[in-house]
Order: sequence, then structure tokens, then C-alpha cells
Amino acid sequence: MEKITLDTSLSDAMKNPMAKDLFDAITSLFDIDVNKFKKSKVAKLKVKSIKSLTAGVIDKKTLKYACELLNSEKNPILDDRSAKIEKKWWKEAVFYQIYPRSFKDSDGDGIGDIRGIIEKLDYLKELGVDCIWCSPMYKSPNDDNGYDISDYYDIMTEFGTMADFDELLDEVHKRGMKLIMDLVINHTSDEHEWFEQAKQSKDDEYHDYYIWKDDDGTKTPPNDWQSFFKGSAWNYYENLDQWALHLFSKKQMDLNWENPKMRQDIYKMINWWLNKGVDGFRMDVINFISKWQNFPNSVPLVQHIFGFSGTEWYFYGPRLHEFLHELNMQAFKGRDCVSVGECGGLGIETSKLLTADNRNELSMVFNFDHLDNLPHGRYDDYHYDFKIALKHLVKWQLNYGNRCWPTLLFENHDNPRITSKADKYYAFREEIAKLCATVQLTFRGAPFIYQGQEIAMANGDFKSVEDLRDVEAINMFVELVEKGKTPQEAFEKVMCGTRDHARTPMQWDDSKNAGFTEGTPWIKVNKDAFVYNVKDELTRDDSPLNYYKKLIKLRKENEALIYGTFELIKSNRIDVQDSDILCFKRELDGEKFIVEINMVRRTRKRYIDTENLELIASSYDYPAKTLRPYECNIYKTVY
Ligand code: TEU
Repeated sequence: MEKITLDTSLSDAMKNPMAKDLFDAITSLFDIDVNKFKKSKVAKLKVKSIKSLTAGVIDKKTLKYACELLNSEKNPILDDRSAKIEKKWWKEAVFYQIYPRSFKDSDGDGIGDIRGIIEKLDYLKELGVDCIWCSPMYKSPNDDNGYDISDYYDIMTEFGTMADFDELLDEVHKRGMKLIMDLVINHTSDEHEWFEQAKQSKDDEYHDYYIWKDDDGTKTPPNDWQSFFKGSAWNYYENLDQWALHLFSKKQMDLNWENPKMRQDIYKMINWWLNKGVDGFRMDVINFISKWQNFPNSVPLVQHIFGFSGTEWYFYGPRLHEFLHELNMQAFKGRDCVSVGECGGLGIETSKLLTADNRNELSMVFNFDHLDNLPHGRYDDYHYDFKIALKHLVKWQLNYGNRCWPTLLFENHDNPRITSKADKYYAFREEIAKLCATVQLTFRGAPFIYQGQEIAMANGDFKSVEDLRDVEAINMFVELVEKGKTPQEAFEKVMCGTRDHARTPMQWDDSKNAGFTEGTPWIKVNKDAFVYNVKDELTRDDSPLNYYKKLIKLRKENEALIYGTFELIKSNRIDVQDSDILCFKRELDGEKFIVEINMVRRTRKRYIDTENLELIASSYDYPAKTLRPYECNIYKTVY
């Protein structure tokens, strides 16, 4: 592939996967039509002209950095137009994410545990779940609630024992379901034995399992990279006069993937869990494992735009494909397992290179760009717009090809509840929950339902920072107050996006603590649990829970909703791009479904003729001539 220089034309530069993704991100931010751009005179301009096009905001130095980053990609854009879709269990599966700490407590200590999950397996089976993803259950000091692992081969004390885990896996398989684990291999806890030894001496065998830099005599960090959880991304160790990298909390130390011995220990551990019978992994921030080895300072413009500094030097590093291919060959190859990479910040073309079935790297990736209406971020107070979100998801449907499989999610343990983001006053809480269910179960891809999403759970009703538990939120609160905000101002800002909203206890019934625990819950139970809970929603035909069950069953019974094509339906009156209504068709071997979604909270005209269509599911309990707020209808064509 041609190297990109300042004299490369913009249209030539976009033959580079990363450049195309970067360009897509910029054009969607400014709502520029890519196809019009490609035909325009601007496309013939050279990369260096971006400086004048942006009135110097993107300066020559930044452009040089960008060329260096882009030229690290050795692969051309993946062309898979002739490919046939390979059938796989995980392309057909409905996934359900459990945050064990908040799912079900069986022993009254106020913390969810493995035996609590076992108690609820029949509920998940009844819902139609095929594969459960558990957030980390390994031994951990819980600085980041399990994403700081201190022993990959043992179970967190609060969650139970390895015998409990073995029973859980057995009970899951007995019900014909599968279980994937959360694999955190970008970093370990600083209480992991590897790091306990590594920090003793530069000569220790585990020292180079982590990323160290000698102090240059100034007792200042080696570069300006910031942790995602605030503050410098480097800890100083006086006994070594060295700094160690931590992209997340001060107790989550980044592993050095350049070290082949460290990698082999990771592959050995992965094989140990696979040999136990787990069915795969969700891989935490897996796109961060390859860092640029010169560890340069951040590019100021990137920090200004994304609010984090240094991410450009590790979000898609120069050896990422090499490491993932090696991992695949030494752990996943030959096994019918699934790997879902959490790859925040990557676009369609780079994700295709990570997941295409002929690349032998990952099975699927999570992209989160639709979880906030960019340029808004999770901590911004704004009204979430499904038109922006679904436009992004449709772009993936239309451009991801047949060798790759999208993931479809609206919630996880890191994001506030969608019902609260999209509707602060809960006027359309259930309609919004059903809209998400409709997208997740009728778009092409793997649906990932997060615990409580199926019953339309909402954000936590926290009253002060004392109610919060998340290290990211608490650090942010402290930093805001240190920077001069009043505690109330800081709390209100943190409340917009704290991950605690997704971590309030699962609401099972209207009893004390929503049936989650007999003890004192580790985090507050939402007040609305007496209305929104599994027990009550199971008895209500029009509940979000029963809507999820119905659509999951529909997807299982109709391959067209799994492997079928995805095609937008445009009317001759309204172009779907500007309409408030999303309408599309799923088709396979003559079986055709048509879905219409009103993406806004206003009644709108439908633009399809439903005369020859059989209505088989709706988010409203009776049909109408117009589309009501957030109304979703699924039709089957009747020849
Ligand atoms: O999350 C990484 C990630 O994308 C989010 O943490 C996000 O970057 C951060 O909140 C800043 O907005 C994964 C896990 O899902 C998360 O729970 C862990 O805290 C994190 O990695 C570190 O392991």
C-alpha cells in the first residue's frame, strides 16, 4: 500500500483503512455526504491542504503525526463483495451481559455472586438467551470492580469459589446455553503476583511484563498521557527510580505485549479457561495492547477533541494485528469459541480488518460511537437522539460486508441507562425500551442485552457522591472540585455519565431491595423497582420484558432476521436520511420482513403502504394510521 505523505491526494489517502475511518468520523460529525465529497474538487487536494482547509487548526505537525499513524497500517481496505456469509452459532445467538456484583446475591452479604446467577438461569433461558457474558469474576481487589485482576486462575472471594463457577458453567450448558468470560489482558491489578515481583527489581523475571520508563532526573512522568480515570497515566516507584504505565486506575498496570514470554503466559491462561469449557471471551480494551514504542507526547488537537491524551498512540497500535493473530493461532484456532473485542474508537474498515472471518483475529468487536450523539460525550447533559444513533448503526449495516458480523447494543456496565439518556422525564420509557429491542433483534448482528435493559431499568437515583461506587466517577468528582467546582456542581456533572447508573441492583420483584439481596446492597436499589421489576413485567402482556421475549422468539424462528440482507426502504417522497422514520427490509430465500421505526417522540406519517403486509409485532398494543412516538412495527410480506 502506498505510503501517505503530505503530498498524497485526499482521495488516494482514503484507500487506507484508518484514513477512511477517520474521514468517515469527521464527515459524520459535520454531516458531510462522503459520496458528494469524493466527486468534489476537494478530494483532489493534497493532505497538506487540510491545514488551510481547517484555518490552521490542524497544523503541519499534526498532519505529520497523522501520516505516521496511518502508515502503520499494512493492510489495504478489505474487499469482501463476493464473500458468502459463514454460519456460526454466535451469529445466531442472543447474548446477555451479567454484571455479577449487581445481578443476584445468594448469601446476604449485599453483593451479587455466582450462586445467585445459578438461581436465575431458568429466567434467562425463558427469556431466550443463548449466551451469557459475565463481567470479570476473577480474584480482584475491586479497585475497578473486577477489571483489575490479581489472579486469572481464581474466583473473586465475594462471588464464590471455583467449584461454584464449575457448577455455573455446567448448569448453563445443561440448559443448552453458553458462557463467555470477560478477559482483561491489557492490564492486571498491581496486586497481581507478576506486578508484586516486577516492582521489586529491574532484574526480576516479571519486571518486563509491564511498561517501565526510567526517570529522566526531573521526577516527572515520561510523557503527558492521561489515565481514563483522571491524572497522569504513570505511577512512580522510588525504589526503582522508574515510572510504570496505567491507562486506567492507579492499581491497573498495563501489560507489556512486546514481551513474548508475557504473551505466552496469557495464551496459557486463555487455553486453561477454554479447556474448562468456557465458550469464549469478551476482551477488555483489546485494541489498546499495542503501544507506539517511542511513547510520544499526545497530539494537542486529539486531546482537545476527545478529552483524553495519548489515545492516538495506542488505540490501534502498530503490532495489534500481529498480536491478535498470534493469540488466535495459539488459543482460539480449532475451537468453536467466540471472541468479542471491546474496541472503542475504531471504525468500520479497521474493525473489518480485526474481525473478517479470513483474518483469524477476533470474531466481533464492540463499537460505541452510537451510545453518545458525537461530539457529545457520556458526561454531557444532552437529549439523546435516536436519529443520530440509528444513522450510525445503519452505516455499519450497509458497509460491514459479509465477512464480518456487527454487534448490537444500547447498554452495558459502562454506560447510563438508555431509557434515561433518551427521555429524562420517562414519558416514553417503555416505548424507548421497545425501540431498542426492535433494533437489536431485527438488524443484522449479534444482540447484546445488558441486565435490566429488558425491563426498562433507569438510571440510579443517587443523592450525593457518597452514593457512588465507581472509581472513574469518584476520581472525576475529586478533580472537578480541585479545579474549583462546588461539590454540587461536580456531583451534577458526574451524575450525567457515571457508570454507577448501570450498576444498580437488578430489579427482580417489588420486595425489599427488589429481591436482589436479603442484606444491605453494596449500591442503592432504584426506587422505581416496585414498578419496574421482572416479576410484575412477566405478568404484563405489553411489558418491555414480554416484548423482548416475543422478538427474541421471532428472530430465532426466522433466519431472514439473522442471515437476511439489510436494505433501506426509501419513499419517493421522503429520503430516509432526513426522515424521522427508519424503514428497512430483511430478506432471505424469499422470506421478507419490513420494519418501520419512528425515531422521534412526535406522531409521524408512515410512508409505506401496509396493505399487503401482515403485522406480526408492534411496540404499541393496537395499529393506527400514523406512527406514534417511537412506534416500531414489524411486518411480514404476504405473497
Ligand atoms: O472499558 C474501557 C472503556 O472503554 C471505558 O472504560 C471508557 O473508556 C472509560 O469509561 C472512559 O470513558 C473497559 C471496561 O468495560 C471498563 O469497565 C473498565 O473500567 C476499563 O475497560 C478498564 O478495564
